[in-house]
Amino acid sequence: VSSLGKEELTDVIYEKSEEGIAKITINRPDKRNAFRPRTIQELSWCFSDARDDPRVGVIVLTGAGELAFCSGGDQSVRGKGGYVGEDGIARLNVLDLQVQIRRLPKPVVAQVAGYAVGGGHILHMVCDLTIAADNAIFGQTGPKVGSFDAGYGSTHMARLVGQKKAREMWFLARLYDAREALDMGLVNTVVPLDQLETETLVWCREMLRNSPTALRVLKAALNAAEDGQAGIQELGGNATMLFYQSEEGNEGRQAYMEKRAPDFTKFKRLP
Ligand code: 1HA
Repeated sequence: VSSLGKEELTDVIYEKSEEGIAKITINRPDKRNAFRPRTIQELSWCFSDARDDPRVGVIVLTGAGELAFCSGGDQSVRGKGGYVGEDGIARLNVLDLQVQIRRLPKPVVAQVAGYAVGGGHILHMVCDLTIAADNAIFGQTGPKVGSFDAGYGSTHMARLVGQKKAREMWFLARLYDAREALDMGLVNTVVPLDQLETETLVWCREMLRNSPTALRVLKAALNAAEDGQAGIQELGGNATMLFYQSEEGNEGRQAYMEKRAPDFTKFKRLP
């Protein structure tokens, strides 16, 4: 779907506002916004566009309607080895989307009304912040429907809610209301359903007023603490990005292009 255009989106609604907020809405309300491979491909396309667009500062991920954020993988297209799309190939491509959301150097906010369960629960967990409506319901269903996410779905969850609670959530596969989710540290705030959009905007606008580079490097640092070598690579990439913008960094490039020795003597060594 690399050639996908906005006009071809069927499972997702993609909007961008003047003020710098991109809103990505999973639009399969009849299925409680369950995702099929195409849904994930479309989401990935939207996140990629929002990443590349310099006018976008914050991204909101949500689900259509008030009944669900996302109910996970569409069980009606689950085949052997994954979820089967129009091309007949079984995929677990939501795993790539999780990585994409974490790697995206802008804050991603999950706006959750109704069910965030199964793979849908993991999507909200990998977002940077979660704003929940008071009708939101959270949980993993995997062990009941013959599935599990032994990646971020388990390990990142344990970082959010602690080991005991993570094992409870997965082993018992219970559902939790918004208040319980807040107490567990799964979400940032709970608001009445009719204030969900407004409150999400308030949080987004507050972040938009802050230094984009500060937020970018902080996200990378918080990821790095969990992501091992891949996390260090992400954090390190930010250092390179900043160094390329400096005079010292540019001196090296300039010297190479001018076929002369670089002169780094004028750059102070800070303590
Ligand atoms: O674990 C993974 C992965 C792990 C590793 C790598 C990749 C992974 C990818 C995905 C997943 C998973 O997501 S596994 C977990 C899959 N999800 C579920 O087990 C949730 C199934 N749904 C429900 O438990 C309930 O529908 C609900 C709690 C979300 C809502 O209940 P409610 O309000 O009573 O509505 P309900 O009548 O059940 O659903 C409305 C319609 O939506 C139904 O269709 P209808 O009878 O009207 O034709 C229902 O079948 C459909 N629907 C809801 N969720 C799904 C779904 N259809 C397919 N797949 C769904 N996930």
